[in-house]
Amino acid sequence: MEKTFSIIKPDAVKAGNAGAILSRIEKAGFRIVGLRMRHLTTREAQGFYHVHKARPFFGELVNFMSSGPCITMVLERENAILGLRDLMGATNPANAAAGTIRKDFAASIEANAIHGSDAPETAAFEISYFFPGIEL
Ligand code: IDP
Ligand code: MG
Repeated sequence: MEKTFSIIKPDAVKAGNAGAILSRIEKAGFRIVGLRMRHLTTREAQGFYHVHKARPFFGELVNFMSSGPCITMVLERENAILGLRDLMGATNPANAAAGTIRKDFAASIEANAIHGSDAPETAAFEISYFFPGIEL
């Protein structure tokens, strides 16, 4: 079993797609280990995305991620990290495969509905950043 970290981003919560996205996650065999709705502060969003701080879109990304409530989650499954990335689809919904969450719910490369950890090291950081009480 492996754990990963995910966020249903503010665009998807605002559009009323959180339940549909969560349903896809559960149907794909993930167990919800932790879940909390939060409205991120600028500082929390900056810390979470610190690996992107040199990218030109960092400021806008932080503004977007703190623009409204989001749903933070720890998910468990076999091959959870890569499995969730497959379910999410490509970062840019224009490139996302049919049937993926981003293809069906994302509006743009920035407002792309869902986050998922991309590797074991990032999953460990991201889980402990938002759910320090959950064992890795
Ligand atoms: P990922 O979410 O698929 O792992 P990353 O490259 O890690 O994609 O980028 C983190 C987030 O930053 C993306 O999910 C998206 O919200 C935003 N982002 C990525 N590339 C761009 C861009 O070129 N313009 C605006 N926002 C972007
Ligand atoms: Mg990423």
